[in-house]
Amino acid sequence: MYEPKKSDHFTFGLWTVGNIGRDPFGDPVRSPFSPEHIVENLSRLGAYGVNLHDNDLVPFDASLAQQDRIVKSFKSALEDHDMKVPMATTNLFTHPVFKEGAFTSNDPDVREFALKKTLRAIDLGAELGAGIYVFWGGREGAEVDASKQLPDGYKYFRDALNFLCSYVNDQGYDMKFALEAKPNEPRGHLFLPTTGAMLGFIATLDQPDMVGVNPEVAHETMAGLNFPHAVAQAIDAQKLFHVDLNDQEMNRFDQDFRFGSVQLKSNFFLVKLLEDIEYDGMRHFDAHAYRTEQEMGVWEFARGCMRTYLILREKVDKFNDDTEIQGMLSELQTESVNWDRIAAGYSSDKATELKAKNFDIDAMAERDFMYEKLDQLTVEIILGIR
Ligand code: GLT
Ligand code: MN
Ligand code: MN
Repeated sequence: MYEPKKSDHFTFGLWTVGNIGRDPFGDPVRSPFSPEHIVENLSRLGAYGVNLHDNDLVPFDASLAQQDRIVKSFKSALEDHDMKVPMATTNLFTHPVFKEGAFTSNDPDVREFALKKTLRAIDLGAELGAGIYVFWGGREGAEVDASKQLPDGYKYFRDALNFLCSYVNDQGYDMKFALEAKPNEPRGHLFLPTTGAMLGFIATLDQPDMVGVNPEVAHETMAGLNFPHAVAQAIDAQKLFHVDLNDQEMNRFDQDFRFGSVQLKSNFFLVKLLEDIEYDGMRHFDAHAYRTEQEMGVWEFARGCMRTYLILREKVDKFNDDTEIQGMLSELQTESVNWDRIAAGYSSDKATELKAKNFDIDAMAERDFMYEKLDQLTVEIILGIR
């Protein structure tokens, strides 16, 4: 029942299960897996596909001939194991050339190089069939605010995205962009630190319809924010193009833990949001196994992400089918013809009427919303006793 199926649309990055457990204080603890090994094992576990950065597959300094060989072998592994590549992205953060930023670097040559690298990586993504292209600006930020006219950072980023949107159209690729926010790490401060900030920025682009967001559980949580609320805003703006599922303790470094390992209640409401709107994108896990694990632990980790999602999905069904809870909700979320009239739009008559209207404010203020009971029932659903 909790066995993942292709139709669940679970994906992992090559960099996630492929994480070798290096951290700022310690050397790698696992040997690297080949992309083909990852494809085979994720498929066996029931995943739908794998996502990648250009350099997860093709080394930074590979020749075009080497790239062709690598891509050919990868594609045949995808075919053999019925795996897709729904999302691709560019690594604009590992190489020292990006230490001061990529699209937002003060150095125009670096900005051009970042664009060149992304044009090629978009071609690679298109060749592999990716319909979503993610932008996570790992080095787009600053430690020293004296270093930049800060608004220039936003302008440079916009210039790059406008150029790239036009490139995608010019090539006729069926591809949309998804911007991923993070408040800090590896830079002291990253530009566009939250999903809400990204949504504001998208409205300033030349082709805003091509661009949405890729919110990540860990990143909003690092900033002390409520992740389901960030996703809800993206859904409201019709901008939820992709989602990075993982888990995270509040206000810590980017932990990228197994989905469902920390904030079960928030994860429940996240799954509920995605399932209630019948979100048709990928459920992508951007997480990695603890540094204590060897290969067995890596596949346990991957299985655990998917399994917990499916368990929470079942809890969501229980919540939605619970007659007591649904009875309370229909009492709480009352329809009102008066409100519908207001929501239908302004008129001066409506404003005049409203200014003259009398309300039973005491009765309104005395209302009991029953949220203690509602929340307890929710907790009991999650704990599995309802
Ligand atoms: C990196 C980062 C992730 C991004 C990936 C895409 S790479 O692991 O921490 O959150 O989604 O660039
Ligand atoms: Mn992360
Ligand atoms: Mn991510």
